[in-house]
Amino acid sequence: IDTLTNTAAAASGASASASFRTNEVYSGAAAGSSTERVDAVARALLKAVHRVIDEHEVTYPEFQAAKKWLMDVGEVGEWPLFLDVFVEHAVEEVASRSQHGSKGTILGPYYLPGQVQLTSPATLPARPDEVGTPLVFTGRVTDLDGSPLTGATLDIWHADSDGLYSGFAPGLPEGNLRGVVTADAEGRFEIRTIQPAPYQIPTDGPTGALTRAAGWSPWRPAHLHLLVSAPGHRTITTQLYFAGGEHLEDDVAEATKPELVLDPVENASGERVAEYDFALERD
Ligand code: MBD
Ligand code: FE
Repeated sequence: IDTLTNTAAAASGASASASFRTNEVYSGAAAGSSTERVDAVARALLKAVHRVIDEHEVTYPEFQAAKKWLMDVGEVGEWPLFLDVFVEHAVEEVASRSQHGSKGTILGPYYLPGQVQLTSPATLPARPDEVGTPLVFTGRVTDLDGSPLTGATLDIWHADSDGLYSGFAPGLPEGNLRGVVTADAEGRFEIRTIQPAPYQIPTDGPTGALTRAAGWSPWRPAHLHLLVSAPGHRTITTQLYFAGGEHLEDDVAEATKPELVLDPVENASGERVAEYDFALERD
């Protein structure tokens, strides 16, 4: 699979590399693991690779093609995209073993800090000609006992009705469909936006080329991304999906959970209203 001939390859994937390097939300980068830890994990990883080569009798041409593909992923800047799609869910599942309260899931490559600060009830910034079904996302942020968390914030971002993220796909206004919403004194929030479309891995880069070559679906179900925070409490990184939506059962990123599915109901003004409550543990 030759992926470096298209110079316009994977604009979104490439922007995710630049974002990763400067974005504090990825600050685990200096893990400071001991020699023993690096030895154990790196050795197990290499051993797993050796076992796959042995079991599948991987050939020299396949090894060299894999080497070229790995170089291509780096050169077009798709490592954050590839790793968040195919690997992050396993790391999140380990992390979630020691977490209480509302379930979380993966962060993904398209978070941007420093978005417009809004107060509930809020409307996310949208293009004048933004298309998509109006969506009202409402609910409450509490502690594990159900007491309201004053000062709770919901940092929310999502794709548009073409499945594209502002700040990553070219041509979208900065900050579009992104915002940091402060809930009221009872932890209640109401956020107006539009229904996002399912997300497709960019087809013009090496990650898309792999999904094609392997016959895999390149799709994620439509989702809202959220970082839900309150003073003195653990921030929840999560995504919310939509009941009955496409690709809920075959998310390429394996990041859906049954607890994370919204079931919007239409109100009198034709908006879809989705309700969801978040319970945060103390940190
Ligand atoms: C996304 O929008 C996303 O949420 C993840 C996890 C990976 C790639 C694109
Ligand atoms: Fe996403």
